[in-house]
Amino acid sequence: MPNPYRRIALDGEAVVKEALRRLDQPARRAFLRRSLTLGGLSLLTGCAIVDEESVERALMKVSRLNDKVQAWLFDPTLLAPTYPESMITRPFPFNAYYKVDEVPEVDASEFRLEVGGLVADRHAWALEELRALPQTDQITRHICVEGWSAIGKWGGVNFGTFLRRVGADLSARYVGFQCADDYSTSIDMPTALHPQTLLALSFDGEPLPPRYGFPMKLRMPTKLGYKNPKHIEAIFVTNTYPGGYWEDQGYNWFGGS
Ligand SMILES: Nc1nc2c(c(=O)[nH]1)N[C@H]1C(S)=C(S)[C@@H](COP(=O)(O)O)O[C@H]1N2
Ligand SMILES: [Mo]
Repeated sequence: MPNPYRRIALDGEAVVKEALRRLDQPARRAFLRRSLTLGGLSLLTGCAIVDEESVERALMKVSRLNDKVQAWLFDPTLLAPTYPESMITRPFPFNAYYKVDEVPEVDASEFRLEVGGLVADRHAWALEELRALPQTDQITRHICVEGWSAIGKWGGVNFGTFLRRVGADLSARYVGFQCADDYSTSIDMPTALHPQTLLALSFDGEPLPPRYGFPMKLRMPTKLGYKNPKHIEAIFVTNTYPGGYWEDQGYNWFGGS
């Protein structure tokens, strides 16, 4: 059967450039602050702007408008580029909001993945149960907004398969993630169901090492690095905007790459 998905053949540097361009970086927010009049911003966002807090609120709203545009541009049938084994970046970079010696230690035998919100089956999953689901792997490029990108190989469970398995409401707007290190993020349902979105249990053919997110991370080649949560402890399906660690500090929520 022919592959129903079209493939985008983008060169890596172009992908990085495009990702950076789309992101609401602090610098761009600062520029907006200088160039847009308060009246203009009020009109655009429907927020009364009276103090620093309301400026922040209005700027967040601008970023959310941008999310809508991005969601609209997102094509669920487009595949991100994949690469040969020979192009895997070694060593693969580590990144988190703390140093590598503070990576959380998760006990594999005790671990249970919580699943909540708009799902039919709320049972908590042991790692063995997740490993018993059909596994797939892919070699894709991870793009971090700090200005680096790297190619890695992740394996695990197709996330759409997992969501269907737990009887998730696939018409819900968001899937949220809570992590063992107090990190959190959330994604739109179309991205959750994208064929390359993976509940990753392995990296480079080995169980996911602690620094790359043991016991599991959500790997999405269609989204920037900070949207890919490591050390996932709980997954929830919701219609209430969940935000996230960086998103709550002004990073663009959609965070497409
Ligand atoms: N739990 C958790 N997930 C996280 C982060 C984090 O600090 N904590 N950082 C994000 C960012 S900004 C990046 S670039 C990637 C880095 O993943 P890596 O260490 O596998 O390269 O993880 C993302 N997911
Ligand atoms: Mo990142």
